Amino acid sequence: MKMTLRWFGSKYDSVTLKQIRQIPGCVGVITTLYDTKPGEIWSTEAIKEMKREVEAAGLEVSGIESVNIHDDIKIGLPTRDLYIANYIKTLENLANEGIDLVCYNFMPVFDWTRSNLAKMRADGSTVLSYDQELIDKIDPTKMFEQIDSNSNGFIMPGWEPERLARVKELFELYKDVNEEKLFENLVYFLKKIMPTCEKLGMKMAIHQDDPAWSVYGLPRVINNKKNIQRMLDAVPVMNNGLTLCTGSLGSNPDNDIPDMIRSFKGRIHFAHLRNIKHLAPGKFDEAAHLSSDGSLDMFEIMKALYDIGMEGPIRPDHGRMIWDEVAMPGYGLYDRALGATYLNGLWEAIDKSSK
Ligand code: DNO
Repeated sequence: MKMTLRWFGSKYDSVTLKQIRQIPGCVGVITTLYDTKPGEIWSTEAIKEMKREVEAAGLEVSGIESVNIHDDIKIGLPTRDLYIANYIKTLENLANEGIDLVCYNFMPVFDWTRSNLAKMRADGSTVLSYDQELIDKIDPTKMFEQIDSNSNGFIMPGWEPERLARVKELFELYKDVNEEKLFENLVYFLKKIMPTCEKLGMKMAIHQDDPAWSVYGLPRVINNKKNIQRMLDAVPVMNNGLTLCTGSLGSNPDNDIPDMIRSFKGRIHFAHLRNIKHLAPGKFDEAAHLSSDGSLDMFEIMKALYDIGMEGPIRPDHGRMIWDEVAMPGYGLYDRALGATYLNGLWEAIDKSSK
């Protein structure tokens, strides 16, 4: 595996490349062009500039998170073919600059959802948390205001202002899209892009739905072993793979993550590693990465990744906000750096004890 950190670019992130470079074992960043909108073609100049900046700091661009999918593709509107053609052009431009990994998701309207971005814990840190009862009381078209007023002034990934403008209209457009239709639209998209991905050596890594169930009545299809396997089997090429996200899958205690990792061997191109604490059905807090701080066994998860010969990037996912840091919720430097160090320690111990 390759240890990386997510970085939102110097315009949007409070964490610097210099700081990331000083995390032991961290070789690269997972980043994106935050000023592009879904459906736009990424220019070669902008990709080159992003790479130049990261490489000047002694790091590599280990992958893109995300090249977002235009909603017309997810809904299956006639305009989807135009947006798919643009997506393919972006993949070609990325591959020409040596980038071979793209993370994306196929969730309608919203990316991840939480009911609180700064829940206070007993240790005085704050974390993102989810409570289905609270979510059920929020008008989904007001979710953006909720996220906005809680995000320390940062634009949260997945909650960009341009989505706000369309949210009511999107709910209307998704009205006839059930899970089967969404799945078909995903397969349609994958079948169109895979010939190019195979030619370019581009690994597409779909992120799981977060949380791993339907929210606000919108369909979700990448949330458990059966559904993920179905997606992998529908387009059975190595380039059609996964971003294995333990926090998203782990929101549902029925998901056996080490078992899923072993089953999806060869198709996991990237992993997001974090721990969460289950409080009740449909209710969880994010936690420190350490196994004993949450409900997931991070040793078993790392062991499974080790056993399948994981070579791709991994990154510590959301951390707590600690030591008075003011950063984008989930994406401060300190707790993610602690997470990286812990995960590196687990990996070294597993590696040495396996020889
Ligand atoms: C949240 C992230 C997601 C993820 C996308 C991938 O913190 O894990 O926003 O980046 O779902 O497309």
